Amino acid sequence: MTETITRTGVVELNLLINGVWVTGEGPELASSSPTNPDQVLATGATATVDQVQGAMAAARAAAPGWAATPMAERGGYLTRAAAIITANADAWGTELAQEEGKTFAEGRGEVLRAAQIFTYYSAESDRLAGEVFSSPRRGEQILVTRKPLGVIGVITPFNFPIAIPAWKIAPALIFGNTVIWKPASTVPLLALRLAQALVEAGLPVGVLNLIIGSGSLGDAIVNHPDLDGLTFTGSTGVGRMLAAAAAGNGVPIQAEMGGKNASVVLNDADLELATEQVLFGAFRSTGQKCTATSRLVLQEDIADAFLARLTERLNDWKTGDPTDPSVQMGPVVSGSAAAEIRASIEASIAQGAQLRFSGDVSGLGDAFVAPTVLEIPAGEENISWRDEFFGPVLAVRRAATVAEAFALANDSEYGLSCAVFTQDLTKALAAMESIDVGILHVNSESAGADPHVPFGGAKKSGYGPKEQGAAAKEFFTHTTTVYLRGA
Ligand code: UN1
Repeated sequence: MTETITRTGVVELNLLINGVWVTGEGPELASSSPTNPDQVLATGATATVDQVQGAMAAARAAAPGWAATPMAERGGYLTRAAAIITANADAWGTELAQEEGKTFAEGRGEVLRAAQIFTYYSAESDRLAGEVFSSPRRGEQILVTRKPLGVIGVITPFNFPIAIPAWKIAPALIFGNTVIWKPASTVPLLALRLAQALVEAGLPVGVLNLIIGSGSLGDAIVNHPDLDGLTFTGSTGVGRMLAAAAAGNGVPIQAEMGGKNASVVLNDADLELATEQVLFGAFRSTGQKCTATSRLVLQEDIADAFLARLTERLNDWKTGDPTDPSVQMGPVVSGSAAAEIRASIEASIAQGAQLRFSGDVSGLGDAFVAPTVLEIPAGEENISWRDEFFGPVLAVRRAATVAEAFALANDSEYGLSCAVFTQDLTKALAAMESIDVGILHVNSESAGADPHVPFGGAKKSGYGPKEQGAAAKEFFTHTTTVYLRGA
């Protein structure tokens, strides 16, 4: 069994450049807990643009050797990393809860999910490596083979500080690319942990480089002439800027951005199941998932009964320190994020939303936001229906018919995920036909992802190829069509 990498006191943050842990040469960064901002978890200096250049040079230099390494051997590093991540699930799950704010159970689950993702991709050499087509010419076959893109930039958000990096870095590596990774500056400790796991797994020098710092380092990555591909998850604004820059430089990009996901509860639904799944979808991880349920469409005849059940469950939904096992919801990522969400709730009410539920967060810190349910009167526009707040806020509308309910689910520029609750197969099939999303759940919450199936959105939620499963191969490789004829 692998030694665990654990924390004693405040962790020193370093960058990983060309296989060496180095001190940043930029401004200092302290990662503190949103639950208690006086609790500093990790400190260190951030990277400079010069250090980004060094990391890019290292990734470039390592690329040919890594691409030439057999995929099964590359998989061996991923298998070892998965074992290290698994061995540290409790320790890193605690750090994740402290640094990001989701509960320990969710944090530990996320660490184990990262390990599962590494394990899934470690077996890629056992899967299809290409295709063979027949040729219209005698004596010839046409092969479609795959090659890595080269150097991949990985830019990741705060909300899944280890699982999202895992589902970008693991496929990038297994398909033979080298990586320069910039995590969100709010969660550097978990980034350090994942990089440590890969170093301890013996990953060759320069194959993974970790750069910690502000968003301006992302600009340096996307505009670097050696970049061959960029994968991003985060806000719509930043994603679009990166996509524009990448397009300008001729670099392929995969960007996973906003969501305003609806749960639709039809009048034949199992209300107990639907209530629990909507509760989890909207309020787990304090609503900070791009797949979170932030809109709820209720068929008119069950609307009051459903809201009564949801309120009853919310009355028992305990908000507090996410490392306390009795707590179901922690803070959002920072006091400033919380202030913005609270201002958005007020703006929604000022526009006419009716407050159906607001939880008790008295005595908790600045980063805590009350779980909130707002009902939007029929026909009225409202900011909480339209904008992604990225917090524990649910906007509700009523629909008279199934068709109206599905139309309301589609009433968003985003199309990441949707959950439909019904026991009627015909209505479930109609939902599959008419709801325009990348991920549709029937009778389960709107959040969640599995490593072997495509993940990503329709409409304005995503840009470029989807992630995970076979979809990852589409992004992290390009094809060579080989016309193979004997001489
Ligand atoms: C999940 O629903 O479990 O940023 C994963 C996000 C998504 C990941 C969601 N990319 O929230």
